[in-house]
Amino acid sequence: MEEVYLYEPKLLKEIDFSTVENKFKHGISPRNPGENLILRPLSSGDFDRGFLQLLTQLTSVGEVSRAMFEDQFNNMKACKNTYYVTVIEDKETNAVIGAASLVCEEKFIHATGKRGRVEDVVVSSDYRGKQLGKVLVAALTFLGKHVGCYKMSLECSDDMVPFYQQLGYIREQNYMQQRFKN
Ligand code: 16G
Repeated sequence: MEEVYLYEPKLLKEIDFSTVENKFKHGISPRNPGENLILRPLSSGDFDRGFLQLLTQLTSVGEVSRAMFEDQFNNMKACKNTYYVTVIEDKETNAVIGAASLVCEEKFIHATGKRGRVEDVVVSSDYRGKQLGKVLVAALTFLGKHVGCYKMSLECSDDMVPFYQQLGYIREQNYMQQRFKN
C-alpha cells in the first residue's frame, strides 16, 4: 500500500501555537519537538516504525497483523474529520516514539457541534522527560480548537492530573465505565 497520512499534515502547520509556547522550556514546542524529532499525522507506514510496539507501553495491544493495522487505518481515514492520530518520529532512527489521538465526536447539541477527546497518549520510555507528552497534548488540544470542537476532554489516572492541568484541563464531574473485555 502506498504510504499515506491519516489526515492532512497541513492542519498541524496551520495552527498558531504561540500562546502555549510559554508552557515549555528550552525552546521546545509542538512546532519544535526537539532535535531530529517531528510531529506529524500517523502514516500508513508507521506499522514498520514501531507504532504498535509503542502503544504497548500504554496498554494491551494484542496481536495486530499488518493487514489488521492497514484495515483499521483505512477505517479511520474513511471517517471524515474524526480521527487525528498524531505521532512523534525520531528521524534519526525512523522510529515512532510518541503518539496521541484526537477523536472528534459529532453532536446534535451545541448547534451540531463537535466534542474532542484526547486519547492514547504515550511517549516511549527512552524519550521521557523531554516534554514530549506535553508537545502531543498541546498539539491535539489546539488542533481540536482549530477544527471547531466546543470542548475537549480526557481520562487519566490521579497522578496525571497535574500534568493535564498545566495545559488547561480542569477536573470535573465523574468518570464512569463498564468493561466488557480487558
Ligand atoms: C488512559 C488513556 C486513554 C486510553 C486508556 C487505555 C489518555 C489521556 N488516557 O486512560 O486514552 O485509552 O488509558 O487504558 O491517554 P485501558 O486499556 O485500560 O482502557
